[in-house]
Amino acid sequence: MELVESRKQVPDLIFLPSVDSTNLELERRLQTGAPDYTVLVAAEQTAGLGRLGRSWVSQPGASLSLSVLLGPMAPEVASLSTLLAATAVHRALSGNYPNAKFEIKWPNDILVGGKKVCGILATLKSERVILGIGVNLQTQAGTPDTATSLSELGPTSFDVTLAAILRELNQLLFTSEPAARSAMEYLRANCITLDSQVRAQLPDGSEILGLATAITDLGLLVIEGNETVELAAGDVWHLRN
Ligand code: BT5
Repeated sequence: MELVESRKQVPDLIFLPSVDSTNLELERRLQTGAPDYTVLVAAEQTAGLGRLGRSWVSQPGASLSLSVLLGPMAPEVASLSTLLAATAVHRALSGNYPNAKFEIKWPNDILVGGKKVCGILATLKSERVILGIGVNLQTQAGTPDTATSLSELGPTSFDVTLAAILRELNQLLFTSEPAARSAMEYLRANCITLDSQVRAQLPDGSEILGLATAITDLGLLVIEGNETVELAAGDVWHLRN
């Protein structure tokens, strides 16, 4: 694939027609000296990863999978990278499909029409974050009913979608503190989890029911129920009111 538009954003991006998982491949390349900000893209994953040992469907010609190697960072900032990536993808897709309303579901989903069009997985390796982003271009067999794809909204292009995401990521990663602050504002304005009644699983396996009232500057979700908790990661279900 030529990826003319995408290479205007990241000239030396690595494209693989097929790989087990772009996150795993980047992890292997990190071990053999891949520099920070290496971008690896695939047209197919044969063993795409979701969070918590789940899998991610990414079939050839129907999906876009990319991973970016971020520089060293503290673990508490690492979880923020998932949310910053979500804002970048939200901005990119909203720009490409101006008539569609995309929403961010804390911490790692982009939804459109209430269904998941993109999932994000950040893994921490040797103090570096490998930021993985999967976007559904076409409907794929094997995805759940909760999935949707950009083809529902109009014509899709691997290169145009990738270029838009890389442009937004570049702006976020290589700009100053105020840009990160404005990304948090953007996130809060476009996150459907905020002000929703939610059920969430806590790290100890217990659950909390409550109102999601805030996202802190470090990206924690504040849930007020019988007690108030600040959630760093985990699964959140939105409850119908
Ligand atoms: C995610 O996990 O949403 C993270 C997905 C990250 C994928 C990218 S692709 C590039 C990089 N390389 C990788 O190997 N992974 C990353 P989670 O929130 O746990 O959601 C996983 C769940 O979403 C699955 O258990 C399915 O129910 C559902 N699912 C699987 N494939 C899907 C798809 N293509 N679209 C929508 N939902 C899907």
